[in-house]
Amino acid sequence: MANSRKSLVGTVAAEPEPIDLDWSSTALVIIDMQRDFMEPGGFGETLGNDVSRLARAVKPIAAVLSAARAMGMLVVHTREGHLPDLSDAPPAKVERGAPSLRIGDPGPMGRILIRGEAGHDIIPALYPLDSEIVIDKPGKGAFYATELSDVLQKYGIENLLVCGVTTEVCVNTTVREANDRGYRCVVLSDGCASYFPEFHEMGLKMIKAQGGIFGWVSDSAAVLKAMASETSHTLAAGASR
Ligand code: C5J
Repeated sequence: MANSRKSLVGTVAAEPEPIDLDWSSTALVIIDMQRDFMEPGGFGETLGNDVSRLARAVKPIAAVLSAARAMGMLVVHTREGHLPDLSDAPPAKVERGAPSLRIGDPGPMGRILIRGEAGHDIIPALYPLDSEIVIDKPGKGAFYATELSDVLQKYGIENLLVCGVTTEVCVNTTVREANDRGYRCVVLSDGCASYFPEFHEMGLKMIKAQGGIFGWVSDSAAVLKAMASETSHTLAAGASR
């Protein structure tokens, strides 16, 4: 028994230092890869952002998602958005700034950042399988007002591979929340993106500074390498999930 557990561990090259991950207690968490943030006409663009800056994260995430599915790793997708009556959208969020369209206004992909609308959905390249978990969140962090803690506890998860958008907003907030709850977070630098390249860089630096104050920073190539060496063992773990 002790041997089979050890065989699930992979060493991921990361900063500030490599980390050993037991794949059976690791989940891939993909933050807010939604049309509202990624495509023209959505929430991100209404705020004045160049949404093309986020496209760079799609291929690295797709590669890790494919490997995670092959291993039977728990995959969690998150979506930021609100109920159609906006009862879960604080006025302070809805009223903020001077967007061209506000949360709940009709846009080219349906009402902006509203659950069930086309813009709220995850982009086709990373679309969840029916078997995967989708967490709908009203805030920036994936733990706030969601069932994520319960889900991770149910599956015995201790480590999170985190990617998605945007690096300094929902990815950072979720990593901070997860860190306070005791999870080891490994953030994929090329699997995250920001409308502001300098915020992307600083967002990653903040995670790995001070000996990894919030977690580790790695990239898709390093994670894929560590996963590849254990695929045959982890397939068996996935089958029993
Ligand atoms: C933002 C997010 N940027 N998913 N949300 O408002 O980062």
